[in-house]
Amino acid sequence: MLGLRRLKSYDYKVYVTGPFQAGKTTLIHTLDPDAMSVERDMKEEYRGEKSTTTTGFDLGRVMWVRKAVDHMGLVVPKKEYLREREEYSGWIVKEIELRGVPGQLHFKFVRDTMRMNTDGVLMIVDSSDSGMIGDACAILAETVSSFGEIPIVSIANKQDRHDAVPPDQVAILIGVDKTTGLSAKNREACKDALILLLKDLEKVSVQETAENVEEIQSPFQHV
Ligand SMILES: Nc1nc2c(ncn2[C@@H]2O[C@H](COP(=O)(O)OP(=O)(O)OP(=O)(O)O)[C@@H](O)[C@H]2O)c(=O)[nH]1
Ligand SMILES: [Mg+2]
Repeated sequence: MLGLRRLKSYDYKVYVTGPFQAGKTTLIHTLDPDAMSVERDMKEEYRGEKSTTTTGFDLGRVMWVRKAVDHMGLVVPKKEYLREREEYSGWIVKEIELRGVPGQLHFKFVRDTMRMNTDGVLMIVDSSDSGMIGDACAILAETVSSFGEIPIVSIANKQDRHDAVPPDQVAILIGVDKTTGLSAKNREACKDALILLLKDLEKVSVQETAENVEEIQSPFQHV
């Protein structure tokens, strides 16, 4: 496991999951306009719209930059950060990999393949599509059972639609404490949701470091 960890070219990997057409690919491209996606055009319109569906994965890279640890900071696409990196000299910089997966249930094997080294999860649900709530629950159950204890932020997407139900209702429908309501087309809202997760990831890292220190120190305490 340690060997695999050393292969990482980023600080945190965020796994972006959720049912078919929930908005995973959209959110990743909103955060990183240079993200790449392996997808195909759909033969038929879905809910009156011509769309694409992910058959492989989405891959985006962003930087989380902060002046101090207790700041919320900014989320900047990696390419933009590299162009303007002098501006962030002296800031705390973390690189985030955003890994989106297909929402169609039969692509479970792809979702399984993309899990390695995940630090946190964004679980996206379409607030305007009650027909997909069953699939959302199935994907949430699959996510929780494969990752165990891992920070998850649930997102009630498509809040811009007139037929969207409010985030607290989406939370009840999928059986979680709360969801963050947004539109995956709104960059600021996507950044805020990602930062919410990153803050949770940092709490876990601090906790793990403290436990490791305790483990290293404990043999000496008994001498
Ligand atoms: N109105 C609205 N439409 C959205 C929003 N987010 C995504 N969409 C639309 O929903 C459709 C599906 O979006 P995708 O981002 O491809 O969804 P996905 O979760 O990646 O879908 P799969 O790859 O098929 O699992 C597209 O037509 C998007 O334009 C949103 O916040 N508001
Ligand atoms: Mg997709």
